Amino acid sequence: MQKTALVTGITGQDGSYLAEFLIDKGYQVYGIIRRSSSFNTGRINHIYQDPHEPDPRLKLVYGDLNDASSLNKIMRELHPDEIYNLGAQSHVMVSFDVPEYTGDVTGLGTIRLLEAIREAGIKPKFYQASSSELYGLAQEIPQKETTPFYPRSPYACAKAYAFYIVRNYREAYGFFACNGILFNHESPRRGETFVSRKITRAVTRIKVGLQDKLYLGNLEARRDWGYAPEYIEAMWLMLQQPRPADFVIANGECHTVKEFVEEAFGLLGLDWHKHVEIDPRYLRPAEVDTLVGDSSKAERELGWRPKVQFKELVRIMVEADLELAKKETHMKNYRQG
Ligand code: NAP
Ligand code: F7E
Repeated sequence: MQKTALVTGITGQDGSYLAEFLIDKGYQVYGIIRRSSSFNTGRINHIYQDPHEPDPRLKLVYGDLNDASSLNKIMRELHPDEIYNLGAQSHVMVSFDVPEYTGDVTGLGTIRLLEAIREAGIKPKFYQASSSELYGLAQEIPQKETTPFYPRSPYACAKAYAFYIVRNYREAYGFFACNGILFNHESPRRGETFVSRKITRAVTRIKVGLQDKLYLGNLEARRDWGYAPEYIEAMWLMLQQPRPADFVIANGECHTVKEFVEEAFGLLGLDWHKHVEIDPRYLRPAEVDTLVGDSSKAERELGWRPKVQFKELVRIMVEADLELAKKETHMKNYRQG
C-alpha cells in the first residue's frame, strides 16, 4: 500500500528536497504551508504547479505550528504514516530579535504536533529536525550523540526543548520518534540570509557587475558544511530502522567563514579583500565558534555517509548563483531597453 508522509516546513530548503525525495520513493506527500501575503512556494512550484503536469503525489494543506487546532484537524484527516517536522523560525541571528516567537514556533510547535498525534490516536513515525546549534559552546570536538548540549541562542534553546520533548514522548508513550542532529547543510536553495548563500549570491552578482560590496560579521566562525540533498536521505533512513534513535548527521570537516569566502571568490578569479567588509550589525550577542560533527553512528547504523565535500559544495552553489546573476543582468538590460 502507498505510504503517506506529512512534512512541515515543506516550502523551506530541506522541505523542498524531502518532497522530491519522498515522491521518488513512491509516497503520497502532504505539506503544511502558511498563508502568506506573497507566494512562499517558490522552492516547490516545479513539483506542485507545473500547469502541464501537476503532480498529484504532493498536496498542500494550510496550517501553522503556532495553531494547534489546524494541526489537530490535519492529523484527524490525513493519518500520515510518517511525519517530518522541519518547520521552524530557523535563523539564529533573527532569534535574538524575536526570541519569544522563535520559542513558540521552533520549540512549542513540536509539542503541538506531538499532542495532535496523540489526540488523533494515530501512530506515525516522527522525525524532528534537531540541530548542531544544540552544542553551541561546544564541550568536546568533534560533537557526537553523547556530547552535552550548551545552547547559545533563543533558536538553540527552542531546539533543545523540542529535542527533549521528542525523546520524552518516545520514552513516555512509545512514540517512534527520532531526532536528527544535523550540522549546517547548504545548497542553491538555501535562504539568502544564511552565510553560505549570502556569500555565493554576492560573489556572483559582483562578478557580473550588479553589486560591489559584501558585508559580513564574524569571519572566524567555523562550521561543518554539508550538501542538503544528501542530508535529506538520512532523515528518511532514521524512520526506516527497527527502533527509534537520535543521530548526528555531519560531514566531519570544519572551515571558517573566511575560507568559504576565499573559496567562492577564488572560483571566479576575484580578490575578496577588495569587496568584503565587516559590518558589526552581523555580529551575534553570543557566537557559536566551532562546530564539527562525528557521524560515525549514522554510518554504522544507517549506512549513511556524505559524498560532497567543502570545495565541491562551494562550487555547486557558485555555479547555480552565477546562472541566477546572469538572468538578473538580462532582466535589468531588458527593462532598461
Ligand atoms: P528554512 O529554509 O528556513 O525553512 C523553514 C520552514 O519552516 C519554511 O517552510 C517555513 O515556511 C516554515 N515555517 C516557519 N514558521 C512556521 C510556522 N509557524 N508554521 C509552519 N511552518 C513554519 O529551513 P531549512 O534550512 O530548510 O531547515 C529545515 C529544518 O531543519 C528547520 O527546522 C531548521 O531549524 C532545521 N535545521 C536546519 C539546518 C540547516 O543547516 N539547514 C541544520 C540543522 C537543523 P515559510 O516558507 O512560509 O517561511
Ligand atoms: O551562520 C557567521 C555567523 O546564519 C554561520 C541554520 O540553518 O545552521 C544554521 O545556523 C556562521 C555564524 O548559520 C555572517 O556568525 C558571519 O557563526 O549561515 P548562518 P548558523 O547560525 O550556523 C544551524 C545548524 C541551524 O540549525 C540553523 O537553523 O556565519 N556569519 N557573517 C554570518 N552569518 C550570517 N547569517 N550572515 C552574515 O553576514
